[in-house]
Amino acid sequence: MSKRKAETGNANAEFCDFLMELANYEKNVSRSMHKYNAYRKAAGELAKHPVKISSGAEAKKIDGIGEKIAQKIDEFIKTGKLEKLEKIRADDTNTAINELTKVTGIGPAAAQKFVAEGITSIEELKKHPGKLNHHQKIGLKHFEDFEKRIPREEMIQLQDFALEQIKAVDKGYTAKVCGSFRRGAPSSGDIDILLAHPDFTSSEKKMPNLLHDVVKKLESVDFVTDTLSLGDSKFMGVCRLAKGKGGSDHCFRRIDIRLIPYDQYYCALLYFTGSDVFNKNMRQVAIDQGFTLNEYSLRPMGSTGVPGEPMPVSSEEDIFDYLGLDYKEPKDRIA
Ligand code: DCP
Ligand code: MG
Ligand code: MN
Repeated sequence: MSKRKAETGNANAEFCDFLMELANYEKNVSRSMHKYNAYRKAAGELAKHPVKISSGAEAKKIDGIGEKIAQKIDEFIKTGKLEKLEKIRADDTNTAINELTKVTGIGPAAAQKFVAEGITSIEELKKHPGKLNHHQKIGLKHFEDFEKRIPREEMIQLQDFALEQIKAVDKGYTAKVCGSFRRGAPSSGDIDILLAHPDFTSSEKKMPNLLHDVVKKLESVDFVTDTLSLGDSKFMGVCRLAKGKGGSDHCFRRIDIRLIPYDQYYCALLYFTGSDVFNKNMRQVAIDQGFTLNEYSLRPMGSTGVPGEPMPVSSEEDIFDYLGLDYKEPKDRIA
């Protein structure tokens, strides 16, 4: 078994790694979202494939893998590397942009601007705090922590603490940790909480206080430490567990909270559980079946191209049913 297979449980992890490196290059440097999505989709499909691919020809039989990616797989199998990636890695501008975009709040455009100004590393960035907005400053302050994955065990502690605090604000809240955690991942990049309350439905006006009260509570108990952005329905911030028994500090972690109308819970749950590649694929299936699917609703597309009234949805299974798909457990929602 390869080292990466052992780490990830994915027989094709080495191929996925290089495809993801190419994907990130397309997103951050070339800014070609089309190619980014193509590489991500290929990586997602390969990750689902139970056995290790032994040739490009074999890979091409998989949905989402065409001639160009098949050739790269052959090259990688034969030489253990990719000429294209070697060139990308050898270009200092690329590596600088790649490094800077690791900071939350720095997207490709901001990274390119910094590099044009001669700021090419995290260390350089630290010397120019005046050039950073609030989100970027927090991202830089916790850069090392945010680079670390959150082990599932800590995710459970974060979940238990946050959900208990939310219930203490109002027992009526429904709160669920989604994202990679709900998919059963051994570690997560952040904690994603879906929040709903029966007082707030899509027919009512917005109720931002339902979100803001939760954020205030989480701040008051020293769980949420920073806010990156706070809107009517979306909070992005930083949280941290209190010191453990041994008195050692926990890492600062990224937290996202989404307040959604009660009647849109299941479409939001499906969306927020992901993966993002799975969502993209499912939306395409919806289109092929004459529907439009998003985080709010599943609606039939009329012949005029105007979406109709939302389908009644009272579980995730309902959405799969309407689309003629077999239900997939969260752990199987890879691509
Ligand atoms: N999502 C999406 N498309 C995006 C971003 C997010 O469909 N461009 C959805 C699917 C994700 C969920 O939101 O699963 C949460 O987003 P995250 O970025 O937190 O992704 P994950 O939780 O899946 O992974 P990680 O462990 O890296 O946080
Ligand atoms: Mg997440
Ligand atoms: Mn998230």
